[in-house]
Amino acid sequence: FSADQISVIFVLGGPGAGKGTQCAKLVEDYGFVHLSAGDLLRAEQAREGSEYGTLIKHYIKEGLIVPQEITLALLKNAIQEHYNNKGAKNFLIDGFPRKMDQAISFEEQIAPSKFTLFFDCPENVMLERLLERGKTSGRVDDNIESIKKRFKTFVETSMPVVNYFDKQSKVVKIRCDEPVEKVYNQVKAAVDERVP
Ligand code: UP5
Ligand code: MG
Repeated sequence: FSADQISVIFVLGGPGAGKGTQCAKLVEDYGFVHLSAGDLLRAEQAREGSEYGTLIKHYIKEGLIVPQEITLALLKNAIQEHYNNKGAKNFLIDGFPRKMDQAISFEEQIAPSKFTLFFDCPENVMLERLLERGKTSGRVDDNIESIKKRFKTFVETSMPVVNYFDKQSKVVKIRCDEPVEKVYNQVKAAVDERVP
């Protein structure tokens, strides 16, 4: 694929803001392909024979951003695969880019984003959701120590990416401390306005 053959929406927001939940609903209604960078990293970490398994696990547990080369390669492969096999063109890229270098590289090497859905959520709400999910998720980062580190990384490293796209008027802010359906109404409105 080349950059003009696909369309990309970034989905950003703090840990537990509801990115994955809302993306799943968009997939049902609009047929987007949903690629969560975190899911791709967890799958690579669990893959037998992966040379990055130990490294990825460490970064995720510490709430740090995995070096961009790894994540970009995973995303590029996933996009290519969906493009080849299903002719997929419309992608939701969830939880990425969360550091400035990734934002620049993705848009240069893969495709510029159409816009960013930004899930804005108070930390206390996200904390409560993640601790609840942590009871059953099995995620190594759904514990209070890791969650605090994820919040810190989000504020210091990922918010600059949101601000960067906001300066280009490419951010739609969604209020997330509401029931799933109410959040989704905002998401739908944003997408309907911008996707032909
Ligand atoms: N829930 C959702 N919406 C709700 C609502 N409106 N009301 C009540 N409850 C709601 O939701 C979280 C929980 O809240 C669920 O239990 C849900 O039912 C409930 P979810 O939709 O899963 O939220 P999401 O924003 O997707 O949370 P997630 O934990 O996935 O966010 P993170 O951004 O922390 O996780 P991600 O998987 O993207 O990344 C994990 C780690 O991978 C990062 O910390 C980092 O170490 C690494 N990473 C990289 O290094 N590079 C990358 O590019 C990406 C990730
Ligand atoms: Mg998620």
